[in-house]
Amino acid sequence: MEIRQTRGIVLRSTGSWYEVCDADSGKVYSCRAGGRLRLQGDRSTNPFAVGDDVVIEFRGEDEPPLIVERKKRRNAIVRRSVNLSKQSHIVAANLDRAFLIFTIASPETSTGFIDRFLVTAEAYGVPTTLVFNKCDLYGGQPDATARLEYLEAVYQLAGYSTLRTSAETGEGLNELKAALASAGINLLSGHSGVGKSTLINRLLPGLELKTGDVSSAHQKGKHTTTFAEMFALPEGGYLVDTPGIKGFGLVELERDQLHHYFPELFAKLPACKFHNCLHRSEPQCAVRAAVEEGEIAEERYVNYLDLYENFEADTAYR
Ligand SMILES: Nc1nc2c(ncn2[C@@H]2O[C@H](COP(=O)(O)OP(=O)(O)OP(=O)(O)O)[C@@H](O)[C@H]2O)c(=O)[nH]1
Ligand SMILES: [Mg+2]
Ligand SMILES: [Zn+2]
Repeated sequence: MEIRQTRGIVLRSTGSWYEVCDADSGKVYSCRAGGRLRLQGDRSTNPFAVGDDVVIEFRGEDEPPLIVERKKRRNAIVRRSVNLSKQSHIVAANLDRAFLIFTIASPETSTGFIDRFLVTAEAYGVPTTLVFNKCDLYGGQPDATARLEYLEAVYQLAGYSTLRTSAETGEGLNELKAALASAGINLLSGHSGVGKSTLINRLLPGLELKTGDVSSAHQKGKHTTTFAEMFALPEGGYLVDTPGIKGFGLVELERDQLHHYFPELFAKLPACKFHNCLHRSEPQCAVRAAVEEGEIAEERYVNYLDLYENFEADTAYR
């Protein structure tokens, strides 16, 4: 058999094997990473991630196809590797839209987490929709409903679109479907146990992804999904299921640029007295004025200050 090459997209990576979908035929191959492919200066734990655009080479009947080239990534969602603090882990690449799945309770998601996610997504140019899932649980609970309405207001004020869903009752699933970038790669992310896999099972019946209970003692998910995996949508485009994450590190960001990734803060910069205002204690700061007038949500501003103050810790591995 002669050596043949084709272009493909990585659907799944389990460490040493990669499932790659042939861009022309749609056929899926189990591939190995080509030995001569040592990516210079790559400090990530995984050379190929879900969504990567690659070239695979067929070398013979008895050999698995090899990934011999990776095209430049348009963007990537990165998180700090758990064990190797100097390294990062590429969750997924070449994303067109992210959906941050969020629950008010079981488990509870903090706005600090949302804002870190959004900063990362803004930095990489990935538009994000916030999805409040498990809405069937909040009906009879005034506190949860109030929290939900408050958070919707905070993020809508910041310019983000929000959706309410229930994988249980089907509420909001048509809206979620409509929001998927039809030709692109859509990422579902969020803490363990918020219902990412359950939502994907509802959107793609027949898939039967494994889902897990939320522990009743700690109200935390059990990290049921362990590898990112991408699925083709019948209407075109892809949906990526990811393992639950605890947080993102802010890779490749400059501390003084952090405010660029809070769109509603950055929009005020031209009105600040100083062109290099960081909106902390500078005089005549338009951001602080907007917070006082309720035009910018205080919680977003506080999270910005908090991220700024603790920036060193976030980027210790840079
Ligand atoms: N009541 C209710 N339960 C839900 C809903 N969506 C998911 N669940 C439940 O929440 C639990 C966790 O769901 P998963 O889909 O496994 O969560 P996940 O986000 O994929 O979690 P990881 O894979 O661990 O990151 C399961 O018991 C689901 O049945 C919902 O809309 N309402
Ligand atoms: Mg899951
Ligand atoms: Zn300012």
